[in-house]
Amino acid sequence: MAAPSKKLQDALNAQIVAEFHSAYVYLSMAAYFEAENWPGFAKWMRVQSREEVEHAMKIFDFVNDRGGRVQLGAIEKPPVRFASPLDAFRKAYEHERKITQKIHKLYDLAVQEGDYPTQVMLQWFIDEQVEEEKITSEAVARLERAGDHPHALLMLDRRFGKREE
Ligand code: OFO
Repeated sequence: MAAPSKKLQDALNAQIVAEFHSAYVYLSMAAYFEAENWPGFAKWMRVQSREEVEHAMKIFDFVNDRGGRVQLGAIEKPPVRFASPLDAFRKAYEHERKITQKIHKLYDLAVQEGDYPTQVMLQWFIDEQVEEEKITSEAVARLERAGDHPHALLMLDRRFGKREE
């Protein structure tokens, strides 16, 4: 089977970098939560960061399997300052919305290029983005409800810390 077109390979390579950037964003959030003594939120972010590396590698493997050429680029600096747990999760939600747009654009390109295997591979990502937006927006809603109540925040921290590795 032919490799994806040059244009599509460039876009897939850019998405690999975007997924590594996501890993970096969540790792930066984990660092913030660790420094602020929120071990549960920190663990959640660490697990999320690892998932993002898996996303990057899914596309990495796909490009290779198709006989294409993976070319990695620079990873943009992640945000490092967060005002509160709510601020961090709001940023996570906004980040996921941007990633969803990137995935949709990539899918549009795969359609334009008539590349069926890329379309099929990206369907997994389209579903995953629905899940990622759902999870982060629910986290924002819970944190908004908790407000500044220490007891509620501690409970949420504990609950988030139960996320499976
Ligand atoms: Fe890779 O799903 Fe989040 O960013």
